[in-house]
Amino acid sequence: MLRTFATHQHRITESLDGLWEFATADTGPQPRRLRPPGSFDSRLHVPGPWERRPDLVNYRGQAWYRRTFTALPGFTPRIVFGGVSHTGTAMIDGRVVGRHDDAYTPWAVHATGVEAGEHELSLHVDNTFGPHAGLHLENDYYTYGGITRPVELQHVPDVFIERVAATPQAGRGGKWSLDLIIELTNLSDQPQRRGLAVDLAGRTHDLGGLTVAPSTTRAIRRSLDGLAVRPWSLDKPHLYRLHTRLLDGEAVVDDLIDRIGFREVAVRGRKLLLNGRPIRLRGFNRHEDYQPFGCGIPLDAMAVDLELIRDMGGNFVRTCHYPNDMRFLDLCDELGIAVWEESHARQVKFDHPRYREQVTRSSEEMVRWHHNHPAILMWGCLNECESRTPEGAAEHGRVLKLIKKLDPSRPVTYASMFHRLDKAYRYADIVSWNRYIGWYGGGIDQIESNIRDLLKWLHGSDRTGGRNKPVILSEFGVGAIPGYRNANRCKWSEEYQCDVLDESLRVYLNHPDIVGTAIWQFCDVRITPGWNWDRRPRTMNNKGVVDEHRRPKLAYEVVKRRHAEAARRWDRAAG
Ligand code: ADA
Repeated sequence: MLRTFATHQHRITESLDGLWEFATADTGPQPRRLRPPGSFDSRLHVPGPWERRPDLVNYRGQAWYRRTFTALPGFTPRIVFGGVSHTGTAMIDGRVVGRHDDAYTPWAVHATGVEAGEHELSLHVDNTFGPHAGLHLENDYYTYGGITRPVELQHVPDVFIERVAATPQAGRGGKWSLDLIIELTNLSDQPQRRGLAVDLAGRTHDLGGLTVAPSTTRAIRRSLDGLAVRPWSLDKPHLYRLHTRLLDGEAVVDDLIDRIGFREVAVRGRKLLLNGRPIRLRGFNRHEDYQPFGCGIPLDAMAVDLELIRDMGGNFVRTCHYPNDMRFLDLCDELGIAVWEESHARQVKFDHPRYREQVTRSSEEMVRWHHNHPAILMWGCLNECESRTPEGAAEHGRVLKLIKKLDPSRPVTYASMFHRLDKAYRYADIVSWNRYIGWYGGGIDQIESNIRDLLKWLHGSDRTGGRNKPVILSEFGVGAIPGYRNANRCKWSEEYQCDVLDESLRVYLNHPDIVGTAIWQFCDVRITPGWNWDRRPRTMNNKGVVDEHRRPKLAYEVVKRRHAEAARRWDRAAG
């Protein structure tokens, strides 16, 4: 399943997860004309990266997947891919029905005009680097290959509900309103009139009727007011089922179920507010990488990650450096774990021929698909990209404004490594810094003075662009080889990681102008061999507090203690 709950009660859906036929293809550039192979030499499970197969653990190339499905009379087959890594081309009966760049956002294809009965679905997947990939490059995380997230077949009528975006707003007297944007797609060649109704919190709201022109998608806005509901918060993450039904006369012809939480996020001065009250976030950067699953992390393992994060007293996850699996976001909604979700980019080059279109699409699709998750408190982008130059700052402004336009209800930020040289803070609602004092420079004893001086600079003038904005320490940490203990507490030892994280958390969790901390990083992850491998023992990024199998390092208990101290102190301060 794409989510942790059923998203349809009326629409007929079926999971396409399971064994698909599989065959590797070329490792060179994609051929101009894609043609599925005549024969397939094996089967591979979907979802999951092909690296799960030992002989493909380092395979960077192209491959084909194939399976059949059955189309139903009177419906159009719509296939939703939760994520394909990293470039996918979908075919039905040998006809291209869609393609998608980038591994980390869902995409949907449909095939109008197919007869009822059995059809062939084949998918070409390419995880190579090069001029076709502006965001996937040799990097400090691994780009896996394959159909790495769940796939769902849906049977949709001529007019179906494409999307429902719900934005809650606090009203007077503890009542809430809900702004809805409902998108209807008409696949037919005739205008079609339909009615809409929404079931929420025990009430049915009739939204009236509308006509959708042929072969178009139409968005309508409606608002539900005076809702007596319980708010969503980190401590009490109350969720509500939002069931939108499409009517033809009295008959329900389609529907869409999502889950929402009534909460508001805002920035006021140097504070981050949730439902009007200042909050402070403490947590981790988490890559989607968990051995032996690779990036194809099953739901039970996602739940383990969140239990470990909660056990360490975390209430916050940054989805470095890309949009995450919707099931993980569902779990964060259910558990009250705050999320900074960011569109895909880590130190990408703005002059790559495909960068601009792909980062734009990653940002648009992230917001479109993940808008309703109450746990997502902020949107991020462009991790450690060029923000020192006027051109680089302008690009940050373009992407941040794009995200803000798509969703004005959440603050936006980006993680900067350029600190006093950064020229883009003015476009962000929250200033976020990646600081590695004690690892890439400086000593443990400089952590406190370093951040004190930097904050003094930031708030010392309007010219910084970040004056009186909240600050998040979006990355800090050190490498520790799992199991490497050394009484001299040298670099790469677990003891040294304890020392740096202990001091970093003591300082950052205590500073009133720092509203959030995200340790780099939750777990050790694979990197691509061509990237700074000489500084990455095991060809891994070893800065995890747990290793790639979630075995805790010594620092686990240090983090747990510091988070617990902070939680007690913040609770006392909040009264
Ligand atoms: C950067 C980057 C991370 C990771 C980290 C490190 O801050 O944002 O992705 O590479 O450095 O481990 O050095």
